[in-house]
Amino acid sequence: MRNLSKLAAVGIAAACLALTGTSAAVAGQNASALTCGGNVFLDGLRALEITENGHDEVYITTQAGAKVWPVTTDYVSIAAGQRVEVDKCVAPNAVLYLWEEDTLDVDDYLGVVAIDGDRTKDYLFGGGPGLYRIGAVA
Ligand SMILES: [Ca+2]
Ligand SMILES: [Ca+2]
Repeated sequence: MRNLSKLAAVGIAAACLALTGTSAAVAGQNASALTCGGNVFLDGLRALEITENGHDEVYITTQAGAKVWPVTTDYVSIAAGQRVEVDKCVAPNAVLYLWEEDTLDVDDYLGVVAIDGDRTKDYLFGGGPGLYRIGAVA
């Protein structure tokens, strides 16, 4: 069964991409995780420490700069301690970059996370200003 689900992962990943705009309609994270097949479901991002007064404006890209999240807006505004839904399927070897958007300056780099396979695990974006935790669900 495991191998079969891996074989189906490409098609399922495409389905996940189509679903990303409808996260508010997803009933629960377990149901969403199932739709990721062999991919990893990113369920939420929590701001442990933010870099600005009030809110950070955050978004996630690949190393090449392709936008991963959010899909329908440039960024998500987040306060210290706040958790926001990500609801996104990514490859089990995805490398994710977290950025903080600034209108007048170059956006701030907040850290990088290498997804460690198809497993349920929390990851931290840090090493510079700000500290963020993202949860992956196998
Ligand atoms: Ca900033
Ligand atoms: Ca900002």
